[in-house]
Amino acid sequence: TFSDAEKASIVSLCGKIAGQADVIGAEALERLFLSFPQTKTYFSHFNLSHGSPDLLRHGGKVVNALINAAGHLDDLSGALSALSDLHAFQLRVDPGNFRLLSHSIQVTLAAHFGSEFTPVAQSAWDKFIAAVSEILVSKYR
Ligand code: ZNH
Repeated sequence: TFSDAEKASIVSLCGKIAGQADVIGAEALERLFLSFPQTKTYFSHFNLSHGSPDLLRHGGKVVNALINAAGHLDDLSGALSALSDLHAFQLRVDPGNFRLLSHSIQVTLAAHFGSEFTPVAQSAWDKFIAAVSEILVSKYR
């Protein structure tokens, strides 16, 4: 569960990234692939070059999924149920990769929002993405 301060921090930053979900998401993916090249194996069908339409489209999907989840902080499992099925039964992404993506997203937010992305905001986002990730890997077997 999230405190009121954590909720406010997550929702407020979502408002600021909503109009640039694709750019923020693409940058997070680019950072993920550069820092942790093994994660590229899931995206062998993508053009992974800087600014590619594949990166922008997929980055936008991931960030918009987070924005949508932020609107359901009291029922993340319900909001993410279909996406959880997809990751568990079709994509089968190794659970360890979620921490790497979380890291890349947080670095991207820090780079874009500077001092606005305060330690308190970061810890709220860390907790939020960890909660989302836990749900996305919860149906693995
Ligand atoms: Zn994932 C897909 C989200 C993580 C890999 N994803 C996806 C989508 C979304 C997401 C929204 C789309 C779906 C549809 O279309 O329906 N993810 C997400 C999130 C997260 C994630 C939110 C966290 C936080 N993923 C992940 C990771 C990985 C992945 C970590 C690895 C590395 N995904 C993936 C893939 C896919 C997806 C591979 C598919 C893509 C294509 O298009 O093909």
